[in-house]
Amino acid sequence: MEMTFRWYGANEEKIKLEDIRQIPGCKGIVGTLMDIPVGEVWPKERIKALKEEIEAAGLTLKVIESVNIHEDIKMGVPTHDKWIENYKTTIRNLAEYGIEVICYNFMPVFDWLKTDLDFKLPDGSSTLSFVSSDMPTSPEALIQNMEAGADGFSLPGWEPERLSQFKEVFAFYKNVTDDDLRANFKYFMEAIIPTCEEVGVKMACHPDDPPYSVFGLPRMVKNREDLDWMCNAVDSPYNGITLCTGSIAEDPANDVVAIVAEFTKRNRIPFAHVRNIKFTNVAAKDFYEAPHLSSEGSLDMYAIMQALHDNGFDGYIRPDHGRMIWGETGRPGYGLYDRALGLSYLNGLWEALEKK
Ligand code: DNO
Repeated sequence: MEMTFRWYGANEEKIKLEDIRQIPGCKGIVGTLMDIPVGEVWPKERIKALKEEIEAAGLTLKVIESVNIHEDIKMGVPTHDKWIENYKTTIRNLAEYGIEVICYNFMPVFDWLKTDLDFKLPDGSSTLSFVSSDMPTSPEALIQNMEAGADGFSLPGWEPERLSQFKEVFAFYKNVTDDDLRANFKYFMEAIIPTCEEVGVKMACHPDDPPYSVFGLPRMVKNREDLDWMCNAVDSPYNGITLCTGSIAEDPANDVVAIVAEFTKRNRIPFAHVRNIKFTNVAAKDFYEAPHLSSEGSLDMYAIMQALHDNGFDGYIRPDHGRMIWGETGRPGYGLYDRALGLSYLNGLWEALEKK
């Protein structure tokens, strides 16, 4: 297990690599190049510069989150082949600089979503929350909501070019079923996995967040059956999962611990996002993102870490979204302090499991 921390880059962050370096037991950065438009090839010189900057701070760069998937690939339109070729070149370029894992998602139009990015908790901290009755009735209103709540920060997965054509894209998806989306995924994976195997880069698909359909859009990474289908679609350890405990748990029907255990055992989890959520209304699937500690939320974090540990997990972990605490302001979910607390807690659980 190697503990990491997500960082958006010096031009995108107040948080410094030097700050992250001081978190005990944090070895690596989960990095990105935020400004590269979706679908374009990631240039070698940019990857090299990022790696050198991170290594100069005493940290490693082995995981990229995310290399986003061009909408044409998800839609399965004929132009997809051009974007797939670009993706293969990006995989090769990243491999040349030692990248081992690429996190991505296969959600149409939107990446993750919440209804409140500044939900106040009784202790005075703030966090992200989802209340189904607050869900805007139109995608336009949802986008406005997310942008207004972001406090001037760019949100990962909500890049402007991704949203600029959302009306056309939405109309297109009206006729796309979950099975069509699966077929488009399989086509993409069959095309890129041989490259991944050749250069040693594992693809790690992030589950849908939330793990059910929104605005009638197709979804294909929602539960155990979907993950099983995904892994079998191209049966290679290079076709893996970013096991995000929070996203999977947002559907109370999902048994997160069993899912973590099964897919760790199957050697399909090269990367894990470990966070807790607290249900406020299970039937409505309403929740907020809780501190990582088990007692603060609805998930048993010890059991999750145990499922990883006892099944031979040897991938990368990062704490996931943190609250805003101690007066910090920043990109929702991605402050320094609460994620550092989460990281320390997860390291503590791991030490206990190792010594057991
Ligand atoms: C949200 C993140 C997601 C994740 C992507 C992976 O904070 O967990 O944006 O990075 O879904 O592609």
